[in-house]
Amino acid sequence: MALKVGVIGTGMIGQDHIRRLTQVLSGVDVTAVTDIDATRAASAAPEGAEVFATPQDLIRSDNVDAIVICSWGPAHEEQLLDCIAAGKAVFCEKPLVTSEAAALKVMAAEVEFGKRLVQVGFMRRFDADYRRLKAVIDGNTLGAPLMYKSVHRNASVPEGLYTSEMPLNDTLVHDADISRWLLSDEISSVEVRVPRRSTRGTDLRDPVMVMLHMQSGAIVDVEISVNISYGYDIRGEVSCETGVAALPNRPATVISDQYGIRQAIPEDWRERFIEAYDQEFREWIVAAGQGGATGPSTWDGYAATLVADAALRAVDTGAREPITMIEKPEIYS
Ligand code: NAD
Ligand code: ISE
Repeated sequence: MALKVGVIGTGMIGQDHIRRLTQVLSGVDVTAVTDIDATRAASAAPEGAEVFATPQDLIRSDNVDAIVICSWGPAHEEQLLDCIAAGKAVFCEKPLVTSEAAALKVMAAEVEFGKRLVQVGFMRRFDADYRRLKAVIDGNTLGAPLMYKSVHRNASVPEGLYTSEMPLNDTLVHDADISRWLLSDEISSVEVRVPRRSTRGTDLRDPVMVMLHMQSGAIVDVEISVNISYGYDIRGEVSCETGVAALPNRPATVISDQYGIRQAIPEDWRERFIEAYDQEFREWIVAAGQGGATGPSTWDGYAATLVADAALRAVDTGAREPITMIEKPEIYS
C-alpha cells in the first residue's frame, strides 16, 4: 500500500518535492498539503490531495501517514514537535531548526518517543559522487583524512533569504554536515574569515571563509558564496596521508568551438542534486513506511545548528569558537 504523505510548505522546494513524489517515485501518494499562503497550497496540491488550513490539521489527519516539512527554518520546531507527538515519520528540510535550544527540544521529544522518526534533508549524503568520495576515505587506501576543502557557490540568493547571516545559518549547514559524514568526525570549533564583500549583494556577508576544526585534528576549509552569478558550483577535495580524492562540480558535456572549451554549470541545487533528492526520498519512503527514518538524523541537524551558531559568534569575536555537544542519545548511534 502506498505511503500517504502530507507536505507542509509549498514554495520552491516543496513544489519540487511534490513533483518527485507524484511523478518520479513509486510507493507514495501526496494526499495533503498546507501552506500559510493558501493560494499557493491550492495551486501546488496534486489532484485529489486535501488542502489543510494549518500544519496541525494536516499532521493529525488519518489520511496522512508521514509528513514532509518544507516550510521556512524557524517554523520547523513546532511542526516537528507536532509530528513526533502524533508518532508520525517526518522528513524535514534543512535546517532542522534555527537554535540549539530548539534542536535539544526536538531531540528530547524523539528520545522520549523511543525511536527515530525524523530525517533531515541533507541530500548530499545521497549523491552518488559524495558516496564514492566517502567510500574512498572509508576504504583507507589513501590513509587518514587530514584536510578537506569544500566549495559551495550559489548564483544568487532567493527572495526572502536576504539577510547578512544567511550564508552561515542557511548555506553552511550542508558543508558542516557533509564534513562530519565524510570524515566520520565531529566538529569541535569554528573560525570565520570575512574577505572584502562582493558588491553584488550589499547587505549580505558574502563571500565567507569558514574553518571547521574536527575532533580528530583534521581541518576543513569551506568557501561559501551565495551570490556569485555564474551558477551553482559545488566541489570537495580531501587530502589524506598518501593521496588526494576530489569531487569536481557535476560533469557535463564538453563543448569545443571557436570560443574555447566549455562545460555547462548547473543553475542551482535543483539541477545539481536532482538524483540525490530522488534517492533521499526513495530511502525515506521505505523507512517511513516502517514508521521510522534513515540517514541524517535529529542528531545531525543538532550538530549543524551548533556549527551555524558558532560561526555567527565567530564573526563577532574573530576568535575560534568552541562547540560543546551533549552526550549522543542511544537512538542515534
Ligand atoms: P520558499 O520560501 O520558496 O517556500 C517556503 C514555503 O513555506 C512558503 O510557501 C511559505 O509560505 C511556507 N511557510 C512558511 N512558514 C510556514 C508555516 N509556519 N506553515 C506553513 N507554511 C509555511 O522556501 P524554500 O526555498 O522552498 O525553502 C524551504 C525550506 O527548504 C527551507 O528550510 C530551506 O532551507 C530548505 N531548502 C533546502 C534545500 C536543499 O538543498 N536541501 C534547497 C532549498 C531550500
Ligand atoms: C538552499 O536552501 C539549499 O539548501 C541549497 O542546497 C544551498 O546550496 C543554498 O545555499 C541554500 O540557500
